[in-house]
Amino acid sequence: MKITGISNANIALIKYWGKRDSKLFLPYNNSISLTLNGLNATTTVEFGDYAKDVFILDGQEIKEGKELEKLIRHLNLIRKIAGVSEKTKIVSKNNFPKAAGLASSASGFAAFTLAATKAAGMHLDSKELSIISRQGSGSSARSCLGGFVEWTKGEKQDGTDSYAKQIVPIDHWPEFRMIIAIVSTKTKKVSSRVGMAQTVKTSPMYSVWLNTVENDLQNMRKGIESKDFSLVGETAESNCLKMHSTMLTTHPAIIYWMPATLEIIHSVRAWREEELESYFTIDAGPQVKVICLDKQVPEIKKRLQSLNGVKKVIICEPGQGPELIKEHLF
Ligand code: 2P0
Repeated sequence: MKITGISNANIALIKYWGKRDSKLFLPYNNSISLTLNGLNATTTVEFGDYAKDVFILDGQEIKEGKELEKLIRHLNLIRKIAGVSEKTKIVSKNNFPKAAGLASSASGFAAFTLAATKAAGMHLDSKELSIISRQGSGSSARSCLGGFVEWTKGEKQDGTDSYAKQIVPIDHWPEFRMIIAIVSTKTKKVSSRVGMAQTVKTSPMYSVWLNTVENDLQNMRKGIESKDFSLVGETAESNCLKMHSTMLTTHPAIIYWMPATLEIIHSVRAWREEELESYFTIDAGPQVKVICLDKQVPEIKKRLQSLNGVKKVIICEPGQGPELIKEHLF
């Protein structure tokens, strides 16, 4: 039977950067994110009489390489858990550029995990779904739920207590916005997976990151629960800069920013001084996500579009968790 799942991307406000177990995708610290509407992956899965597993992503068959290895590994995990052995056809599409620091693996693996587990006959709740999805790509655990989500690092070695849960109901803060400013659509040189492993191994700042993240998490939870926009924005911005300082101090250094990234950073800080309250967060790529409330969107959008190097601006609201849909991709 064909099953199709759709999942939104998420952007972290408190970042995940470093694994305590790279086989089970167990992080060193909890992270907090917002699931975003508008940036999504749709995936159709069918188990059946195929001669081999077929993966088609954005219209192109993936025949070799690291991406194929990641997908096969995840499919094998799902086959093992579900006790099925048939080959599959998997067709997936993203509605935004892949591998440019826009969380394509989060939405992609969440949609894949939902569709594949259903197609294999499993009926999972969001906790179980996030535990399986996490093992395809860590950040995808957070896309298994809508709105503001926390992924707990867990303590157990087997990873059964490392999953995502909603912090507040999805309609808690409908005015919250993230404006994504795309400055480059090139595939990044250092993947998140490689970058975070290198950081854990070589950055002298990594211990500072771990020693201070608990305080950031507490402030972020408090800010979200009480809808304290300044606290959420300040905490997210400072946590992002701290993560980037661990990247910059790895050996060799990882610098994801481009000139336009810095231009937006300086602009957002200047706008704040003139009461246009907004903050930025940046992931493993050059794009900048500007955090603001809905009333500020028209002005911030206009200003971002006028900056050099900003190619596209996408306005995102809090989004739902993944769901099944009837429109299949093949
Ligand atoms: C995050 N990022 O919290 C952080 C911030 C990038 C910077 O999660 O190896 O693609 O598949 O678990 O999930 C990117 O990491 O890495 C990421 P894997 P993933 O959103």
